[in-house]
Amino acid sequence: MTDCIFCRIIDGSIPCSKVYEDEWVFAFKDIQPKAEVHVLVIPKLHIERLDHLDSSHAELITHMMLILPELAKSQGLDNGFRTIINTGPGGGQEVGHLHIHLLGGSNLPGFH
Ligand code: D5M
Repeated sequence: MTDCIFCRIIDGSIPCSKVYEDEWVFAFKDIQPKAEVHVLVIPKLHIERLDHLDSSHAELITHMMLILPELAKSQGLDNGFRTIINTGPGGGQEVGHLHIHLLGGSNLPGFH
């Protein structure tokens, strides 16, 4: 069994509030929301962090980017949204599985 919590969310052994899934990508509500809408978008493939990507991941990453606007709309974010990727300890990354924070709605935090 993997000890990656996000891989365990994907395989269903840790529960989550799922908002989207396709062949490559899984998205679910953040357990500690920083805004009215706070969704995490992750690749099903275990990639630890943004700076571990290489050109073999190009199609996957393009796909993740392209689904973000539709995902935002499906969460009611018709007026725009914010995306954040924390990378490594210096970037405040706490979970070692690449994830895009999708944030919006009321209580959107300031940009630090
Ligand atoms: O963000 C990691 C994010 O992951 C943080 O906002 C909490 C969230 N998190 C951690 N565990 C869970 C579970 N089990 N469900 C949903 N959300 C979770 P980072 O960018 O690594 O600081």
